[in-house]
Formats: sequence, C-alpha cells, structure tokens
Amino acid sequence: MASKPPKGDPVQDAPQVAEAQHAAAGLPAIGHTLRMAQQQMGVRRTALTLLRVNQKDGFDCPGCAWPEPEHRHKAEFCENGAKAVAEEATLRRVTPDFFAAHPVADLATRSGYWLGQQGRLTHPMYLAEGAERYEPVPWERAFDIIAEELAALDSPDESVYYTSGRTSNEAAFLYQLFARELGTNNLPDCSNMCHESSGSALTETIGVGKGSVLLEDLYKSDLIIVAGQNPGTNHPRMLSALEKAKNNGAKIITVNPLPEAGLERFKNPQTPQGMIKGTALTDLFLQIRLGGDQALFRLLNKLILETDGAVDEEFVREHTHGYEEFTEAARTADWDETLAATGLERARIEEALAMVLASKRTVVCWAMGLTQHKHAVPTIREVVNFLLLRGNIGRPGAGVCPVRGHSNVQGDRTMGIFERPAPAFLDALEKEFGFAPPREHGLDVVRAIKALRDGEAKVFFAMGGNFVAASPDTEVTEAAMRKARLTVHVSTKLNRSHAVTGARALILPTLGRTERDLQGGPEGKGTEGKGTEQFVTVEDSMGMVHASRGRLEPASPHLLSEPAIVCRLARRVLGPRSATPWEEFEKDYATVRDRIARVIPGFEDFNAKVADPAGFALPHAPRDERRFPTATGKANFTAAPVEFPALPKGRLLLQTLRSHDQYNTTIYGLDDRYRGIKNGRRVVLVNPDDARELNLAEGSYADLVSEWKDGVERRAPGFRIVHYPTARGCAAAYYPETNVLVPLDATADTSNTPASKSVVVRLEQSGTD
Ligand SMILES: Nc1nc2c(c(=O)[nH]1)N[C@H]1C(S)=C(S)[C@@H](COP(=O)(O)OP(=O)(O)OC[C@H]3O[C@@H](n4cnc5c(=O)[nH]c(N)nc54)[C@H](O)[C@@H]3O)O[C@H]1N2
Ligand SMILES: Nc1nc2c(c(=O)[nH]1)N[C@H]1C(S)=C(S)[C@@H](COP(=O)(O)OP(=O)(O)OC[C@H]3O[C@@H](n4cnc5c(=O)[nH]c(N)nc54)[C@H](O)[C@@H]3O)O[C@H]1N2
Ligand SMILES: [Mo]
Repeated sequence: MASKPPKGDPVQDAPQVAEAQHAAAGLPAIGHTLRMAQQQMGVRRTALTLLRVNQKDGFDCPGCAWPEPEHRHKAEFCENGAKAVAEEATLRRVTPDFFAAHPVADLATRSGYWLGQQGRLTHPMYLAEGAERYEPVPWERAFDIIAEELAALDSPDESVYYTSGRTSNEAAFLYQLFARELGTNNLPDCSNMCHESSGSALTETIGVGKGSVLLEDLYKSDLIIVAGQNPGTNHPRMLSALEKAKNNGAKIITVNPLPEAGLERFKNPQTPQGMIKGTALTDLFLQIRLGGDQALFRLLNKLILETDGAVDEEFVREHTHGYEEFTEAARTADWDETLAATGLERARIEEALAMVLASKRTVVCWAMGLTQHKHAVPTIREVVNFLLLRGNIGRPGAGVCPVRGHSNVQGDRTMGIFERPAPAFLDALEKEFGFAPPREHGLDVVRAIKALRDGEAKVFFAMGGNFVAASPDTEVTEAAMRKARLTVHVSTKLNRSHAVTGARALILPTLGRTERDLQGGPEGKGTEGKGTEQFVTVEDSMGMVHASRGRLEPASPHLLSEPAIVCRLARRVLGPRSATPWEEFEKDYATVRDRIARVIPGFEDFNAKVADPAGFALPHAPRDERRFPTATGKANFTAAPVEFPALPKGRLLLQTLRSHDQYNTTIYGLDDRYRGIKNGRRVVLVNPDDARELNLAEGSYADLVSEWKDGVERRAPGFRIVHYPTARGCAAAYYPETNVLVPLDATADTSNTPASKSVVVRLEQSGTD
C-alpha cells in the first residue's frame, strides 16, 4: 500500500470535546501510531523504518532529546517519535510542479497543517524579486545568489544565521565556523525561545548550563519533582524512566496548572501488565497557578531552613557561596503571599515539604512551564537553591534535570551555536583555524526580529526550523521578515517561513535523519553520486553523545546534506580568504570530528569514542566531582525577590502549549487525545469557575485579546471555549496559533526568552455553536 494523498485544507477548525483521559500510552497509542505512520509511509516502510529508531546501528529519533536507555527494546520509540519519523519518511513529495501550481500568495493563505502535509521538498527553489512563484534553481546558482546578497552588505552583522535543534553536531560546528569566519556572532537558535532561561540560571549558579543527572540518577532517586512539563505528550519515553524510578521506590510530585494524563497514569506498551493496569505515577499533584513556581520553591526553602537538621551543612560550607544573603531573603517568604501566587492549599504544600524532607536524593525535572515566563531565570535559580540546601547536586540519584526539546538542541549549543560565545571557545577556534573570530555578541531570536524590523539585518538564513511561526508576535515578525533582502531556508518540509519571505527567497532541501548520506562521490551530483556512507552525531538531554545513521533512500536525488550545504556555501562566499578545508570536510565528516575534538572540551578522541554504539557521556564538573566552574568557584545561592504574574480583574492568564498531535509548528493531526479535544485546534481551556464568573459558556466562541503595556491589542479570533480543570485564573491554548498574542517585548529577564506561558488576555465573545 502506498501513502495516502493529503486531505484538503480544513477551512475552519470544528473542535469537538470529549472526556479528558487519565492515563497515557498503552494500546490506543499503538494503533494510533501505526495508522498515522502508514498514511505517510505505507506498511512496509513503516515497519522497516520504525524498527531502526534509536537502535545502536540506527538513527537517532528526530523527536525529543530524551536519552536512550542502556538496554533498548526492539521498539525503542514512542507514539510521538513515530509521528516525527513518519513526517520525515513520508512518501509524499513537494516538487517543482507543486510550486508552479501554488503561487507564494496562495501558500501564505494555507494552514501550517496543510503545508506540512504536502510532503518532502525535492528541489532547491528560488523566488526572484517581484516573482509570484518559486522556480527550480541549480545548487550553484543558489549559492551565487546568497554570495551576491552577502557581498552587498555593509557588514556581516547585517546577516543572521538561525538554527533549529535537529541539526547534527557536525553540521552545527561547520555552520558556526562559517558565520564566524564571515565575521558575525549572529547565531540565534530555537533555544533562545526554549531552555535559554535554564542555561542562564544554571551557568550562573552551578557553572554548567546543562542538566546534572543521567538516566541512572533518576532510577536511584527518592523523589522526582516534575514541574512545568508534559512528558506524556512531549517526552513519552520519560514515562518509562519515571515508572522504573517508582518501581525502585521513588515518589513523584507533579507541579502543573493542568492535570496531564501521562503523569497521572502510564500504561507501558512494552510490558504486558503495563498494558492492562498501568502505573500511577504522581503521588502528589500541586495544581499551581501559572508563574507561581518561584514562590512555591521559595517557601519550601524557608520551611527547610526552619527544620532542624534539614540543611546539608557540610555541603553548604564546602561547596557553596551566597548562603547568608539567600537565607535572609528566604526567611521573609510568606504563607499568604505564596498561597495567593500559587493558588495552592496550605496542606498540599505541607505534604510536599514532608516528602522533600523524607528524601535523600531529589531530582527536579522541568521544561517550558518554568522557562517561558518573565521571571523564568529567578524561578530556576530558586530550584537550584532548593537542591543546594540539601546537597542534591553532584550526588548519585539527585540533581537538576532541564528536559530539552529538539533532539540535538543541546548538542548544537555545545558546538558553538550561540550568539554570546564564551571567550575560551573563540580562543580555541582561533588557534585551530587561524582566523580572528568576532568577539562582539550577536543577535538572539528576539533581537534578530527587531534588527530585521528596523532594517539593520537584511539577510536571514535558517538551518531548519520554522522561524516566523515559532517566534512571538506573529504580525510583527512576519512584517520584519518581509523587509529582508534575502531569506534562505534549509528545510526538509514546507512551512510558513517559505511563504513569508524577503524580497528574494531560497528553499534549500536537505536530507533528514532517516536518510542515507553518501559523500565524496562525483562533484555536483547531490546524493546521486556514489560515495562513502557518512554518519553524524547528536547529544541528548543528559549530555550523552552518540552516532546517528540514516538508511532510507533520500527523498530526492537533488538533496544535499546539511554539512554539504554549509561547506559549499562557505567555499562560495569566503573563497580564498578561508584556509579551512571545506572540501575535505564535506567529503568526510570524520575530519570535522577531528577538529571538534581539538576545539571543544570533552570531545578528545571523538572519532574513537563514537565508535562505541552506546556513545559516551560528556564531562559535567558539578555532577562528576562537585566542582562548580562559576565566577566564585562555588555553587552560588541567589536571592532574587519573589515575582508572580499579576492578573487584572476580568482577565485570564493564558499559556500557549502543545497538543498531542503536533511537533512545535509541525501539525500531525487535529486531535489532542489525552485532553479530549478532537478535530480542531482553536480551543481555549478555561476553569469552569472562571467561566461562570466571566460568562463563558462551554461551546461558545471567543476572540482572545492580549493586553500589553505598549497599548497594542493583539487578537486571535474564533476560539471555542472548553471548560477544563486548569488552575483558577489560568487558561491554555495551542501554539503557534496563539503566537500572535505574545508581544515581542514580553520576554524573560536575562535570557530574553519570549514569555509565552503567561499572556494576560481578555475573552471577547463572538457567538455560539
Ligand atoms: N510530541 C512532541 N514532542 C515534543 C515537542 C512537540 O511539540 N511535540 N516539542 C519539543 C520541544 S522543542 C520542547 S521545548 C519540549 C516541550 O515540552 P513541554 O514543556 O512539556 O511542552 P508544553 O506543551 O509547552 O508544556 C508545558 C507544560 O508546562 C505546564 N505549565 C505551563 N505553565 C506553567 C507554570 O507556570 N508552572 C508550572 N509548574 N507548569 C506550567 C503546562 O500545563 C504543560 O504541562 O517538547 C519537545 N518534544
Ligand atoms: N507561543 C509559543 N511559542 C513557542 C513555544 C511555545 O511553547 N509557545 N515553544 C518554543 C520552542 S520550545 C521552540 S524549540 C521553538 C521551535 O522553533 P523551530 O525549531 O524553529 O520550529 P519547528 O516547528 O520545530 O521547525 C519545523 C521545521 O523544521 C524543518 N526540519 C525538520 N527536520 C529537519 C532537518 O532534519 N533539517 C532541516 N534543515 N530542517 C528540518 C521542517 O522544514 C519543519 O517545517 O518554538 C518556540 N515557540
Ligand atoms: Mo523547545
């Protein structure tokens, strides 16, 4: 059976609502997975492809960054990983004929869902200035066009190089090298919108901007706190790890405004008893108000300080700095303020405290529920305070666990994709490649949008991702993008960023993770030429690095790999002024790894180490030796004032989050099964008591209007109201439909991450069913 043609563009969502579920995974998930995968890939390809996901000789799942366990099952993938694979390994194709039939103006009217459903991009395409349609363009001409526009700039800082987190280590290393040889640190990435707040908070407090636990630590812990994360949908394989931890005796506290099905009960599809009964995961559910986490952890810290013998005094003395100042601030924490900020009952917080005090090994896991707030950085610092107090960093079974999103977003950062690179990294680049890298900081995502808006950046280049749909303040971002001279997207699939372009635009189609990558064959032939099979490497959320090898025939013979695109671009743009062996790098990725080994600490003997199919762990000083490479040489306690979002009367705090059928801006389907939503995405979840007070009848429709201090009213029309047990005063709706509501200036302090989890909105009714 071949793949099925995509359905027409649903003119309007028609969301329906059923009972929300209280368990995740299990049999329905398997049926659902296979159905979706077969529609895209057919039966045979589905079986062949899914069995290679996360196997030691296979490819790394392009879904999330959750690590692979030591003992892998035959089917080491989850429902949503399978959807990510099917999306890439689909048999549908977007050919030059498609672009002939669909002018850009037409593409701009289509939903993201429809665009993604059209299939894989097959040819490099060019939109000339003033043209209505993209036309096929030879690769060499595409590189000429980029070189022309770059040569016309007054400074390389007028160009921007975005990265999404699927890019391999090898491609990312080459890409940042190209940008820096050209002379700019303008390397924003999706991390700026994602875990930047975690990186900022952790670098300052423990000296390493990454998590400090390995899978083993989760299995050994007594208490795991999962705050601001929905693993049942976004990191489904984490549920197996939580189940194993529970079987070993761990307790789990969930902190979330929503009761998320995956955290309530997990039906492990890999064990027979799991399929039937499942494991109740959460022992204590703290249904917190949006943005209340800093207040919660601050109060817990005060209560720990007031309990005899609860503080690990030896650890505090030996390894930390700033304790006095912190305790002074923590002692002023106040029950009334905390109960108002969190919406929790006193008894629940006391229960949590008892569990915290009973635990010798505590892990805190978090994701976007903590990172996307104005006060995200102090919130995560407060989590660090909480762990430091009881010596829970650098001890087996304990630590910080920011759960990363994209499958190689952490690796890309390790490879130097960062607008504010550390001087030591630039020194190492300089020494290895013999050029002077720019030292001035570059633009992050929000600043890049402003630079485009203000005419200060003119060329926008994206290595993957869907910048205009993922970024905040959609109207502002789209207008900014349209002001560019040239926009270039290295992509596997069609998306909104191809329809909202600069004066000229290029789409450069590339290989995905699942596909065979041959290099060193006859020049200029794309993947058609014979050559030597290459592999790439990735780093997961826990700092494990391993190889990834695609086996499928590429979606089209005209695709180039990401490393090949960067190498050819660099040769064309930099010419003889670059002494870097780009040609050699393109032919043999092992030569790139040799350089990474000499530039980036922890990658010594890289090629030898990745030969081990299990991969290797990067060093992490706090985890490995309780050494904290911070400014003070110790782990830093911090003492920021407690903040939480204010809610004006008659308004709700809106969080923008993911449904079960999407991967960021890639929409797999129109259902959100665990939350009981079907056939539509324009829904807003509102607490029934708030709905009563605000007269928001179930099934009626409302516009979401965001209110921000710039006085501009941002509007997302036509959302169906769904009564849902979220925390009081809080609402939830899906991203990216709601990005139009997030003001560009509403960002987290320090990290500048868009505050997309607390947008003040009013609901304007527009009619009923
Ligand atoms: N299938 C699938 N997998 C994915 C993705 C995907 O889109 N689809 N995206 C990937 C990426 S890039 C990322 S970053 C991750 C995202 O993974 P998540 O962070 O799980 O993603 P969100 O859907 O944004 O969910 C945020 C969760 O935090 C809760 N929350 C929101 N605000 C607060 C708050 O103020 N306090 C607390 N305590 N909780 C809060 C929400 O109710 C929700 O449960 O997933 C990755 N994996
Ligand atoms: N309101 C709101 N906004 C958010 C968030 C939120 O929670 N709320 N979350 C933020 C977060 S956490 C993130 S990470 C960002 C995500 O932002 P991005 O990473 O920019 O967005 P994605 O939707 O993941 O990108 C999907 C596109 O990537 C391309 N692609 C897929 N695989 C490959 C590949 O292997 N190579 C290449 N070159 N291209 C590929 C495809 O063309 C696809 O259309 O969005 C952020 N925006
Ligand atoms: Mo993310």
